[in-house]
Amino acid sequence: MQAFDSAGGLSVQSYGDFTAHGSFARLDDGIPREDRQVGKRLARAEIESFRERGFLPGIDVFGDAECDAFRRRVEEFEQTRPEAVEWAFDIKTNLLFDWVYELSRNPRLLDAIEDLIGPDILLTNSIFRIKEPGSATYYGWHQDAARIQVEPGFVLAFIAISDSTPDNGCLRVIPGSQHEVRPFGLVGYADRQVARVREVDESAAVDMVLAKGQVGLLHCNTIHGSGPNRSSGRRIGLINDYTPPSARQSTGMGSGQLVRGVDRWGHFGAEPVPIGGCTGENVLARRRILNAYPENVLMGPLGPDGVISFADESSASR
Ligand SMILES: O=C(O)CCC(=O)C(=O)O
Repeated sequence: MQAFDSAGGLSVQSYGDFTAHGSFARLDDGIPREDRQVGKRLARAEIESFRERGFLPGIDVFGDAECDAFRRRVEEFEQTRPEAVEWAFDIKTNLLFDWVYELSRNPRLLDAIEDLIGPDILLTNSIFRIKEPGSATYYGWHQDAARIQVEPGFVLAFIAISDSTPDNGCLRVIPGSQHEVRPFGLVGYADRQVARVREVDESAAVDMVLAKGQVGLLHCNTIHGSGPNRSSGRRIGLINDYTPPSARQSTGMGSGQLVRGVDRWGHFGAEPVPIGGCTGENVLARRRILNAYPENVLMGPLGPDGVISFADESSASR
C-alpha cells in the first residue's frame, strides 16, 4: 500500500493515512497528525521537511559505545598504516574495511534511509571526513550529483563519530537548494576534480550541528560545504551515499553494495563485501570495481583521454 513519488527529484514514500505496515494510523490518540510516525524510523513531518528543505539533521542512531569502538578502529589504522590513510579512507572505503561496511548497514540508519528512498538500498560510497584540531581544511559549496546526475536522487548520510559543531567545521547546508543543479566550476582535489557552485547566497546557510552518534541526511543535490576546524578536538565524520537501485546516472554506470532489499534493475554494478580491514584482497576488489565502474559521482565522468585515476596501495593511476 505504499506509493512513491519523486517530488524534488527524490523518491519519497507517500503513505496517505496508512502506516508503514499498511494499516490505518489511529487518528484519535491526541498526537498531532503531522508528528505521527509514518515511516519505519521517521515521522511524517520529518519526511516532508526533507522533501521541502533537502536535509534532516540530528537523527539519533549510534550510542557512545558504538562511536568509541568505531573511533578506536579508525585510530588504530591511522597508527599502524599511516602511509595508507589518505587513499584507504577515501572513495569507497566501505570496500576496504568490514567495520565500515557493518556500521553503514546498521538497521536503525537504514530504516531512516528507507523512509526516504524506499526499501531497496545500495550503498554507493563511503568516505571518511576527518578534520584535525586547528585544521584549515574546508569544503566549498557544492552539490554531490552535479557532474553526474542521479535520478531518483540518492541520500547522503553524515555520520558524526565525534560531535560536529560550528567550531570544529560542521556541515553547512542551503535549505531548499536540492531542486536544481546550479552552474558550477571545477577545482582540483586530491587526484580528481570536484564541482563547486559558482554563486551561493550564504546568508541562507544553516549549520548542521550533530552530537556524537547522530546522523544528518542530505539530498544529493542539496548545496553544502563546511569551514575549518577551530577547536582543539578532531572532527570525525563518515559520509555515506545511499542510492535506490532503480536510479540511473546521467553518465556512465556506477556500482554499489546492496545493503537492503533487492536490485531488480541492474543499473549499478554489484560490489563485494569486504572481509577484514584493508587486506590485499580488499584492495584488489576495490581496484577492480573502480576500474570496471570508474564513472561515479565522486570521480566524475571520464575525460576524453579515458584515463581512470584513483589512488590505492601503489598510489598509481590504473
Ligand atoms: O566533511 C565535510 O565537512 C564536507 C565534506 C563534503 O561535503 C564532501 O566530501 O563532499
